[in-house]
Amino acid sequence: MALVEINFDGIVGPSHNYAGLSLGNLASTRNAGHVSQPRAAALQGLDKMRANLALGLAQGLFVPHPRPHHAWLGALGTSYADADPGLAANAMSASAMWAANAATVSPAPDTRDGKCHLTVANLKTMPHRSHEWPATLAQLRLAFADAVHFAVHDPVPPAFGDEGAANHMRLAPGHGEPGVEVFVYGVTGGPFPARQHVEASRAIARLHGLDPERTLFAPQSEDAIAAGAFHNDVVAVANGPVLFAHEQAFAERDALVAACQRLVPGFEFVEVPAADVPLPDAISSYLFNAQLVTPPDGQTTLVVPEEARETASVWGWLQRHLAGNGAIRRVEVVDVRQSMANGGGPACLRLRVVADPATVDPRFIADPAKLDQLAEVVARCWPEEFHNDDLQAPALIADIERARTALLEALDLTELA
Ligand code: SUG
Repeated sequence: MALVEINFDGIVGPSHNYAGLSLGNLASTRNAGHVSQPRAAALQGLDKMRANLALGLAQGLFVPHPRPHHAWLGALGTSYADADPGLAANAMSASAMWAANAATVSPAPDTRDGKCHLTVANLKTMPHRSHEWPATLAQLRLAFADAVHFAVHDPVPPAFGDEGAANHMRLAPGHGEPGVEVFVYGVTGGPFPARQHVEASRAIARLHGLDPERTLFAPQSEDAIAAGAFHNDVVAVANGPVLFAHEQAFAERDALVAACQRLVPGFEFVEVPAADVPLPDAISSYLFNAQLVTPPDGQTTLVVPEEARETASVWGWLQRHLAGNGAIRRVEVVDVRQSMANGGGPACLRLRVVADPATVDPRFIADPAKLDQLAEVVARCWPEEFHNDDLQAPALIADIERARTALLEALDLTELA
């Protein structure tokens, strides 16, 4: 069986909007109240998936959640029509698009029972994300229903915040070989909340049956969180034996690097000094929220957002690295501006699962023809614009609900309705 890395992207939902809900996520706060473009956002996401397929990578997808989330408002004793605008915005968010926060994934070569383990994230820190997990879990249970190869877990108890793969890195000589899993957690972040709790990470490592000798827990630097790195994947990304990180990403960087050197054959640390790329540039450009991938030609490739090309310090560093024959051999640029304006770059939009694609429910696997079909549904059904003043307008809600239904029908996933 061929284990490959499959990137499952969250399709941007028809309710994509800028409500400024995520304290500590500077883009979300900056763009609060701006008019969003759900249709353009979803098409940008589909184009990114197309570009990854063109690189020869395996691509999967997750579907948007039902919005507004009527059941959540019902549990709060209200309804979408009656809720105050703050609660309504929390029930309308399309934030499930950021699939990096869907779950933590430990591939089969790392686990005691030889299955790929997935734990859905509780996302309890932010109200608009705290109600995502049941709809995410329903999709994980369908996509990875093959119990011979997968074990899907409920969220860890909400006493401890868990934000999924955005704070989890895996280092291995190759995707199909045993790896070292690194759980990055936050302690404090100046004025901002730390969203990943170490107790959640430790629970997941136990539940997944990871080898304690090959599992690392690394504190995120307080400076990084305070500067806007609300998840570790805003300042670091790993792929194969390569760890690509900003100098200020980790509180205990030397200990982490030493452990990786000891445990990962061929480990390569590519560190970007603050003197070359100051933390604010790294965060606004999302240099590290890139997809670091190994296409079939073996050339380690970094898929960055347009904003990285537009940031002089970042683009200069990348050009020097490429010219110097560094670990990253190729840089691809994608336009995900609509998602970026809410703090979600190329890496936020995807969940990596190392598996044999033949063991995954094929409805969650993408190919060019399926992406064309989805683009047609999006072009026909997704609202062109979302104005926050219209948040509770019945016509907009009807459009959003109809659009999702059309997508589920196109994918033959109506059991998720
Ligand atoms: O949780 N933004 C998301 C962005 C998540 C990015 N994910 C990773 N880094 N992996 C968040 O902060 C903004 C929603 C709003 O403001 O309307 C939001 O939820």
